[in-house]
Order: sequence, then C-alpha cells, then structure tokens
Amino acid sequence: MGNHKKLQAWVSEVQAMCQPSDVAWCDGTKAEYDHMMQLLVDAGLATKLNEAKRPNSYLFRSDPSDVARVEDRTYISTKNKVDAGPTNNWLAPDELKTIMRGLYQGCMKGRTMYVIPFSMGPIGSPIAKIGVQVTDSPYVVANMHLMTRVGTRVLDTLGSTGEFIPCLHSVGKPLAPGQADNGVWPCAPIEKKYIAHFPEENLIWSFGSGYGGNALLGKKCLALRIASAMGHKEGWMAEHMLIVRLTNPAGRRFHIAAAFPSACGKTNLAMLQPTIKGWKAECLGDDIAWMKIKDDGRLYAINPEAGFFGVAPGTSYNSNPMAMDSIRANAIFTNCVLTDDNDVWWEGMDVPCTHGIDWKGKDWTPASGQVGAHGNARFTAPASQCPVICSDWENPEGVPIDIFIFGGRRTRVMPLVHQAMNWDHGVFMGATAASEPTAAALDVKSALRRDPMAMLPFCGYNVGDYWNHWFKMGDRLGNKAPAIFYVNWFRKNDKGKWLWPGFGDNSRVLKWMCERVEGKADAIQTPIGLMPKPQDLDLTGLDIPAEDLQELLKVDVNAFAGELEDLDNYMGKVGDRLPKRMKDQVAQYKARLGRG
Ligand code: OXD
Ligand code: MN
Repeated sequence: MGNHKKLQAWVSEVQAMCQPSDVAWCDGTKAEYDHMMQLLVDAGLATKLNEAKRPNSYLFRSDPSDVARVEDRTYISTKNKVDAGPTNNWLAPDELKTIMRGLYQGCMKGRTMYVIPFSMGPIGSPIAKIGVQVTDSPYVVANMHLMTRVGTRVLDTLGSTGEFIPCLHSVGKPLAPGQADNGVWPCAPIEKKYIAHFPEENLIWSFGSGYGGNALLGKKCLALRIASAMGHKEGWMAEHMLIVRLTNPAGRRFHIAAAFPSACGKTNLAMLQPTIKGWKAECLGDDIAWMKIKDDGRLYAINPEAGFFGVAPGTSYNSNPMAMDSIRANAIFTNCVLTDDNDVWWEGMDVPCTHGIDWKGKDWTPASGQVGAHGNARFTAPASQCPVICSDWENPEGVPIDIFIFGGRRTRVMPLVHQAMNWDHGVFMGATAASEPTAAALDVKSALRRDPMAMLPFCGYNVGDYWNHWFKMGDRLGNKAPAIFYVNWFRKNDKGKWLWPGFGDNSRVLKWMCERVEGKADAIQTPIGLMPKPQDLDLTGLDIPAEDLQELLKVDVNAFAGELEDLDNYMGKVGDRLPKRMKDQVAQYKARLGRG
C-alpha cells in the first residue's frame, strides 16, 4: 500500500464513507487478474469462453440501463458555471458533492473496495500521469489491468509525495448480509448515476454505473476531461485522437493524429493496412493522444492507454483484421452474443451465427427480429496484442506529429478531403466538425451534430477557452505545427451508394497528405480549403467511375452556404468566451463562400 500519506488518508476517508467489508490494494499481477475473473464467474457475472478458440477470455452481460456512457449524467463541476461552458452539464462543487456524499454513504457494504494505482502513459514518461482508482467492481479492476498500467511499480514511482489524481468509483449497489450478485449486473438506477469531474482540484467521482467510460475512470474521465483541463493550464494537449505511423516507400515516417466522433471508424483507421504498394502503417493508439511541445519545437504524442476498448459490432476480418487478431486471446467482451460453442459473435462479424444467447441473456436466432449483440457491445484487449502495434508505442518520449486529421460522418456536402490553409483555419475546421446522426433527418439543417475536435462529450472546460488554447498552441509551434486536414469517408450519391471504398483504401488519401507535407503534391484553392485534383490521388488498382470521383471532390458552395445559419447558432452558444480569432475565421469563411 505504499507510504504515501496523502493517498493513505484519502483511501481511509473513502473507506469510512463507503463502508466496504474489506480493502484490497491491487498489484497488477496475472494472479490478481485471474482472481478477479474467478470472483466474477462465481458471482454469475462472467462466462469463461472456449479455451481452445479464445484462450483466457470472458464474456459479460451488463444491465440494459448500463450499456454506454451517460452524457446526461456527466458533470464538469467548477466554481463558476461559465468555466464549464455551454457544452457541459454543470452543478456547483459543494452542491454536487453533498448529493454524491449522500449516495456514497454505505454504498460498498458487503463488497471489497479495491485500490488501483495506475499510470496513464508509460510509467515514468515525462508526459504520463498517475491516478488511483478506488472501486467496488472486480470487472473494473480487470479492465483497468488491460486499459492502463496497474500496480506496485506505479506506487513506487509515486513515492511518498508524488502527485496523483484520485478517482472514486462505486457501482452503487450495496449487498445485504448474505446477499450476492447472483448473475445480476450491479449498478444504480439512471437517476442516481453521476459521473462527476472537479477539474479545479483534479478529482473524479463516479457513482452508479459499472460500464465502460463511466467506470474505467482512466479513459474518458481522466485522460480526456481532467487531462484536457490540465493541458489548458499547463500548456499541453489531451485530445480524442488515434495515433498512427505511416512509412512511405522511401522509408520516411509520418505520424498522424486523427480526431473523429464515436462510431466514425477511429479504431479502423488506427489499424489500417494500406492498399498502396510500398506504404506501411503501424498503430500507436486508437482513442486518445497526449501531446507536448519538446525542445526541438515539435509536438510529441503518447497514447496514455495500454489497451483497446473497441466497439464490437461491425468489426470483422474484412473491416479490421488487425482488431480481430488483437482480441484472439486474453480479452474481455461485454454485451456480445454467446455462441453454442462458447465463443462470441456480433452483427457485422461477417461469419454466420444461427443460434446463441443474446446480450440480454435470452435464447437468440437471426430470426428473433432483434440484434443479438448490443450496438455498443465492446471488447477490451491489450494493445500489445495488435499485430501492427508500432515498436515506439511505449516510447516515453512520444512520436513527433506531422499531420492532424478531423472528420465526421456526412453522406452529403462534405468532400473526401481538404486541407487547412493555415493553423487558424485548421482550428476552425476542427471546431466546426460535424456528423449527421441519422439518414432520416438529412434534410433538417439542425440535424448536424457539431462535435468540436470530437471532444464534445470530453472537453473538461469551456469550449471557447479550449479553442483559444488550440490557437495559442499554434502560435508556439509556428512553422513546426502539424498540417491540418479534414476527411469524410462517408459520402454517398443520390441513389445512396457509397462513393469511396474506405478502410485500407483510405491510405490513398493519407498518401496525398504526406506528399503535401513533403511539398510534393499539388492542391487547388477552394472556398473551404485546399483540395487535390483528381489526378493527385493515387487510385492505382481502384475502379472508381470518373463522375463518382468528381462528386467526391466537389465543393457545392450553395450547400455550404445553406449551413451558415446552423454555424452562426452554434458559434453564438459559446457567448463571451468565443475567441476573436474564431470570429475572424467565420467571417473569412463566409466571405470565401460569397456570403460575407
Ligand atoms: C469511446 C467513445 O468509447 O468515444 O471511445 O465513445
Ligand atoms: Mn473514443
């Protein structure tokens, strides 16, 4: 348990409030992991999968009320509401703490309280941070083993006075004497769930959910919400970005960090296998990048996580073979179908499944009329198991970023790729990134979900200040700043046909970006930014009709102008904290569209 007085005092305080039956300090060993799984199997919460097909792997089914992040119940609690900004739920710290202390009182009765020291980032890296999560969920302990670096080495690094971020978590379901979970996923009803962040004191309190980003507090809570606020104060960046290394046939390396909203193919791009000859891609991370400017003036990124917590449905040997290989063993599955031979299955796995047990624990066949796996069913697996993991993925110094990519899912209007004319324009592109939520709402202008830098649910402070931070980082980086691009892999034609093949063929677009960085490729100026001419894209071996390519690279000025009202409303919501430089970008954009 180390000899850190502040940590010990905090753990004692939480113990007195939550009243667990005992306390266990986690050491991060395999024996501990196996013990957690045994407890979970005994409690009827985990099913051990077929050892021959998927060694050392387990399936869980959560409660139907506890299947995803709960954005409505997620709070950024700052003294002044304006510091949380227009994109976050807010309650004053005193008020929220009073409510939550009431909920935490006795909430761990009948359970063990685990203390998990963890490092986000390679232990000892100058960019890494240490957190300590207290939880009453063995499922969380096991997942934290895969997603972060857990254990005694972290406590050693912390020493007796090191800084740590306290992360308090409870599933909110105390057990009466003699009571056990008996196969029922423990959590609290939705109105008692709270995912609270106190960025002014680097503190996280989560209550009532045992699932994913609500409960594995190193990921969205620490590595994005708290870290983004720390980065703002300390002059670095915590972003919702994958990191990938591309090597061209001449052996030159390019490091790309890309931000897309959830369910826009981040994990696929992170593990893409180029379809163009001589190009190689290696994965460094699929969800989060922490970036600092180093002495050479460049921006260096690390992946603070140690594993993948990916969406299972849609993942197949066609769409993402590297992810499929990453989860062949030592993986945790949540809310997938259990097949008759004790393996897992989900929609879009591209292999047949004629019968199984669905995510609700019911007998299932494809004729049931309902999906077998929940749409947000997940896999958790160690990043080291990815066949294309980059040898530098744990390099404590990080990798220098050459290219930033933003994007979203748009079936209309937004072309395949465009490049920012300069840093400020790139910040504007990221800030205004948008996805269409459903095809049914296409004609409704307000149906665009703006997701600034894909950080809408993850920015731990005022989004206007966040944009200002981006502008200032650009000032510091000067001509060493990454080039910024915007992509849309999801264009369709009028008949609803996809115009771009996507997946490994996205390497063709990445190639153009690398050539732009090297000063080797041309671009044409359009009102939205710099774009390739059709002949600038390497389409060797692809059979894309000329009219499709033209459509993919078209800038429909009227269509963009039709979105200006939505843009004004969106910017208007930021109020007084909207940076002058963002207002200038909006004005310049309107002028380029001839609507100035
Ligand atoms: C995730 C998300 O789980 O962005 O990574 O929702
Ligand atoms: Mn994510």
